[in-house]
Amino acid sequence: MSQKEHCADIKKLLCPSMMCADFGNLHGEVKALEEAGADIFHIDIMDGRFVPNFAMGAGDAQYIAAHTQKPTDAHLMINNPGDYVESFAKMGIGIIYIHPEADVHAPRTLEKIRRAGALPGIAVNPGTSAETIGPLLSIISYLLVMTVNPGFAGQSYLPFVDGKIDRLIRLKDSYDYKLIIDGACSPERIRDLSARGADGFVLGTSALFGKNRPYANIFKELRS
Ligand code: S6P
Ligand code: MG
Repeated sequence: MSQKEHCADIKKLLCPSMMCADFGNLHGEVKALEEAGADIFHIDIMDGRFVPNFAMGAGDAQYIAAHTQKPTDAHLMINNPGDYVESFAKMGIGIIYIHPEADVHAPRTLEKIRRAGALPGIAVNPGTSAETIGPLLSIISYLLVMTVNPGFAGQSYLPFVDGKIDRLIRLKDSYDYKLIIDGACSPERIRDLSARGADGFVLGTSALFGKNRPYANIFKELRS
């Protein structure tokens, strides 16, 4: 089954943000999340330049992709992502998100991702408008809308992004992308944005990690 077919028959995509997982037990975390019902493993890659932080590295992404049957995505928060997308595709990462703010030739990079056998996506900063990314909407498979400034987990939701989310949800009718929300996705926010038409959510500290509860219980509640 292809990456896209796999995701097409699931109603809402729940995507654990692996930078929030226990790095000392990465294998156990991957297995536990897989069994709990994770749909896509979300892997945050940072370069300390596009965003003022470092998260996971290429080695971590390779490890996760090699140890799960589930789809994986790499959220590249790095400058000039076009130099690296092929190596992430080669690792078996299924969806590759680039930031158009970090790439003056985003269409070329998105094409490169598709040719390398992965699904192209864009991740959009809170301050980037729907108009700015308009020309890219017909050549992406996934759209990751950031509701916090990228770089860190555990931040507060930025309400001014709400209008843009609704706009990009309406535009889905004319294109063929899945819209995923990344940043401060609490259970309440997931309920609200799900009803408004978002296709999936990145789960970090707001809904999933550090709760001292079995992942399976949390997934069950989120699905209901
Ligand atoms: C942030 C990164 C995200 C976070 C996630 C954390 O730059 O792209 O994927 O890991 O949003 O979730 P939370 O619930 O802690 O905000
Ligand atoms: Mg992310």
